[in-house]
Amino acid sequence: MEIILSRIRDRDPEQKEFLQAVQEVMETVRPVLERNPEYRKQAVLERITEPERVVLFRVPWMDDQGQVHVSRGFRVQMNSAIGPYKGGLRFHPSVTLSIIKFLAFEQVFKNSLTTLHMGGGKGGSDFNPKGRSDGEVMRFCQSFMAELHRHIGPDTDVPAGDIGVGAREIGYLFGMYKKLRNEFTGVLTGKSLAWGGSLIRPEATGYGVVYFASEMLDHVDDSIEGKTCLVSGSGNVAQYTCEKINQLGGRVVTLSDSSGYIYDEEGIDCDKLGFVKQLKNIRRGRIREYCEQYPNAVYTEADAELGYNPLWAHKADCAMPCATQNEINQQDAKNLVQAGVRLVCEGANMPSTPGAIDIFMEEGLLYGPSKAANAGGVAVSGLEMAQNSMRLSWPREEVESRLKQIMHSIHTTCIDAAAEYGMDGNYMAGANIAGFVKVVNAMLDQGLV
Ligand code: NDP
Ligand code: 2IT
Repeated sequence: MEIILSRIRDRDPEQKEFLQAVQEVMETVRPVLERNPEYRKQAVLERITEPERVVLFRVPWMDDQGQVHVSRGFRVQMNSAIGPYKGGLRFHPSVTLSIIKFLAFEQVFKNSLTTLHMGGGKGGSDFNPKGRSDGEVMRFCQSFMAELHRHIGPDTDVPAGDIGVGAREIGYLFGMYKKLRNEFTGVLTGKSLAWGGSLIRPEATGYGVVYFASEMLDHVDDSIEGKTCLVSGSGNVAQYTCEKINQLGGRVVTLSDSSGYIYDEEGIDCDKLGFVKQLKNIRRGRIREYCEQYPNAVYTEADAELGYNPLWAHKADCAMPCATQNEINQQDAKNLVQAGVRLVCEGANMPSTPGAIDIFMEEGLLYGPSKAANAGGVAVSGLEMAQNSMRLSWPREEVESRLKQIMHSIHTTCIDAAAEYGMDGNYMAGANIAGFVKVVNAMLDQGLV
């Protein structure tokens, strides 16, 4: 296994995030390979870590002043063993091939856990939508789709949103796809309700995170009710994580963006969350403005020099990181333990560094890894695809109850897979093993392709 890992490292030494994601999976599936010599003979690790296809393209666009810019576009089609490629698009200046490959790799296992038939993919661009006008964002999305449309389709690859890609961007992308292909199909998920979107898709990732946390707590005869929670981010996932925690009787005391975080000891209730949604989704403002509206809350500016994020040092019971990868380092993990946190449930993809995960394991925290905990978003995307295929829409209650059922099933799958390999209660091992086995068996059924 070390040989395979070093070969991956030698091939793409600069792809740090991808290597991090691969290493975590490889370490936890080791016992599966030991039990199944056929897997090794068939080189499944080598095959599952190499994308089926990578598309890298130029995205030229013009800003409002007439200046030409060239962004870089990506789509990594990682694995289609169990269904068409499926996964979001991220628009953020930090996007590189390594970031998209790590996200696509994670997506393969996550989608496998959902019980639905979806392969794994991810895409995006280093385009920064922050501060750009609607017109600039539209022209960028149109240029991006002018190339991407050749590589996707409702039975081939179905993108959706991620950081920097929400309802507005999905609208512009869909419009351009429809114009270029002259077909109205479910080629993207996260669409608006009026033209093929699913109820509960906007809520699904955050709601799913809290359902998963509730499952973990229920397993030890506890619940979210009365729990104080630290949530990071203030975008789609953070907002609906906060909403569901409130609905289930918990209290959220923090939210953040890349500039800093707010601490509101009284709790970010439904009304205050309404303000945050308006601030972030409509006005596209900064989280610091929360304190102008609610002066009892305290704003702390982000400070990279500090080496840790003080958000994770507040006294609390649970932590739901919902911003970005590697946002909880080893020191943050120590601070969380010190602050009394007993559960970490990941809304963002790979938000905890390997060192942080070690601390969670050593301290026996309930640790819900992102592949399992945030799978509710893509699961409801899968339900949106099903509704599109049938050309009908399910009511809110039906979609939410399916989401709840899927999160319950993911929890059970993780528990069972971990137990089967003697790692009781280790959700990370359970998620990796269960996701891996299903995809690998499908690959073997389909021969060497
Ligand atoms: P949004 O764009 O809606 O929000 C992202 C939030 O994270 C913003 O508050 C943003 O702050 C903050 N953020 C982004 N990058 C950084 C950074 N480098 N440092 C600090 N803060 C940062 O994205 P989502 O809520 O959709 O995504 C959040 C996370 O959840 C991502 O990891 C994504 O991959 C994951 N996810 C999303 C799903 C979905 O359905 N949308 C599904 C499953 C996982 P700022 O405004 O300053 O950039
Ligand atoms: O990381 C993720 O699972 C997503 N961004 C959602 C993907 C999707 O296809 O809904």
